[in-house]
Amino acid sequence: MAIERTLSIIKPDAVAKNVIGQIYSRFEGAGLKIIAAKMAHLSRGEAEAFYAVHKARPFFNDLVTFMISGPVVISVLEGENAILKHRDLMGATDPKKAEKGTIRADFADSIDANAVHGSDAPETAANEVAFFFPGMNVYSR
Ligand code: RTP
Ligand code: MG
Repeated sequence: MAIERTLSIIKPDAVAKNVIGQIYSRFEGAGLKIIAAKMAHLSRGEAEAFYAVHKARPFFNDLVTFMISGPVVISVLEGENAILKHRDLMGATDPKKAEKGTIRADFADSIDANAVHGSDAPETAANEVAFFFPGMNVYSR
């Protein structure tokens, strides 16, 4: 199994709920290492650029407005099969459909305020890591 890197964002709703540590514990418990991390309050321009793939979708404006509603925690996770492992920990996009015990089932309130973001494929993971950590100031060990 390949060692991968993936981008995680703890969204404004989860930061406001004070569950950063609980979410990090789930990553660590699943064998994912946090190899880069920062807190940021994104500008509208940054959020629009990050979610540019969704520009034509009807939910784009709501998504961007939500993502800039408060600070977020942006991390790079590294581990075996990290991209899929992280998506499994997150659960389905809509928390009502997310499996019991997943981050979204436990901490998310709605499809908009859904607690976490995770890269969905190797190419998007590489792009998203480079977007937030240009020059790869990560601390793999
Ligand atoms: P994310 O990118 O945030 O990890 O979420 P995801 O892959 O599970 O879902 P994606 O399809 O990439 O959508 C990005 C975010 O847009 C919001 N969304 N709203 N109202 C809707 O139908 C709808 N669909 C998506 C969600 O907040 C989703 O996380
Ligand atoms: Mg997505």
